[in-house]
Amino acid sequence: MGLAVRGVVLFIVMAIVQVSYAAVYKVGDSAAWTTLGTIDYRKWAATKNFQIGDTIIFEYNATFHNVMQVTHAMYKSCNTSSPIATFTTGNDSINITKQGHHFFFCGVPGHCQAGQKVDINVLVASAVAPTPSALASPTVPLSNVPAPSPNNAAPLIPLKGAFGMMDLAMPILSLAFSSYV
Ligand SMILES: [Cu+2]
Repeated sequence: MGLAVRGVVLFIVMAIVQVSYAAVYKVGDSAAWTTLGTIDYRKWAATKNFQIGDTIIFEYNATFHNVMQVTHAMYKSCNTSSPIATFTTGNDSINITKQGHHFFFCGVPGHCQAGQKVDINVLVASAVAPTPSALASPTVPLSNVPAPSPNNAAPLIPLKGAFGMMDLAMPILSLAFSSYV
């Protein structure tokens, strides 16, 4: 019995750890990538904990939309003149290999202005699975960091995610261990 419980606990812990590895996110979920309806892509992105190794999928009708990866300045002004990359298949899968902001919008005139834009903010890799590329990234000394603005507050989110998983794990673990006593 004790051994079985231990096995179950191990399985649960491994399942939880697995969750924090690479994930696949479809932008907009079932609504996908569109100007129809009132999808708030900022809200959509805010609920995610993007990590290096994750995959972002843009699904859309390629007749009406596309995907452009752009700089922050271009993103803010919906400037389509010189995108970093353009995707047009209607089912574009983008691998996240760097931390920081990844700005995307639809390059069809008017669509970005209508809100078809998303900022994928990839946070510092979680303590569970640090990747070599994350470790190699340059770090800024604390003294050089300007006073935090609302935009800079985002990097605190991964802690919330990690604790969220702990919240989930602890009752399960304590439940499992309580059967020993
Ligand atoms: Cu569009």
